[in-house]
Amino acid sequence: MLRFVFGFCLVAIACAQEAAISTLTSGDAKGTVYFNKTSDGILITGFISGLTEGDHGFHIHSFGDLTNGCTSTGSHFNPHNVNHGGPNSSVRHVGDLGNINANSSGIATIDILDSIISLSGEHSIIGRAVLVHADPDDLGLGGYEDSLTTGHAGARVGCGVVGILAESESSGSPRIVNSLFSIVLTSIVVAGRLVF
Ligand SMILES: *[C@@H]1O[C@H](CO)[C@@H](O)[C@H](O)[C@H]1NC(C)=O
Ligand SMILES: *[C@@H]1O[C@H](CO)[C@@H](O)[C@H](O)[C@H]1NC(C)=O
Ligand SMILES: *[C@@H]1O[C@H](CO)[C@@H](O)[C@H](O)[C@H]1NC(C)=O
Ligand SMILES: [Cu+2]
Ligand SMILES: [Zn+2]
Repeated sequence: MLRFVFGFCLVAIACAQEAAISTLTSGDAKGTVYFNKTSDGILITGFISGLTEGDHGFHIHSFGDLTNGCTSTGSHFNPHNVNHGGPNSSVRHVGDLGNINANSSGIATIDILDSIISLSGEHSIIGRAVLVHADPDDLGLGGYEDSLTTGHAGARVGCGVVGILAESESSGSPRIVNSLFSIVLTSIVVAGRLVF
């Protein structure tokens, strides 16, 4: 909260990551996805190419392990062990981000705001995987045997590991504000000692 007020991290107060990135390198679908922390949730943006036209299930899977391609990323990130759903469902996996839509060039433009995933704590997606599927995610409503586990989204066509985005922890201008704040704080302390 203090970070929103002052725009920087106070020393000795652990500060959450502000942005993360995933480069999809494994599979036919390639691209880059950004996860930016905002006051309304995590803003997910980017482009993924090499897709068939239409909707494709888009999830966070549990493991950032690409040793066997997208197969080794495990299943949907689901720390509360509940059923699969859509991004707006009251019951969903933390990793359920719904669908992305590819145009006739096979490119999906991603612009999703999600209030469940996080860049820190229990719902943190750092070190896990972004995954794109061959088919649409039915958001748990399709009635197939795998609708409530995977959204019946089919094969894994692209994935990447989510990592901390460079220069997202602190930047030049907040440090200047930080220094100014320290000077003000020191002045208040010194003034307080003079008075009392
Ligand atoms: C996300 O954060 C990065 C790093 O601060 C920044 O370069 C990028 O423009 C941000 N993207 C959006 C959509 O805000
Ligand atoms: C979820 O809600 C947001 C905000 O109302 C909306 O833009 C989005 O299309 C919804 N997603 C789904 C899959 O219904
Ligand atoms: C598909 O989207 C990409 C990215 O916005 C754009 O460059 C491309 O022109 C679009 N293709 C079509 C057929 O609209
Ligand atoms: Cu998936
Ligand atoms: Zn799921």
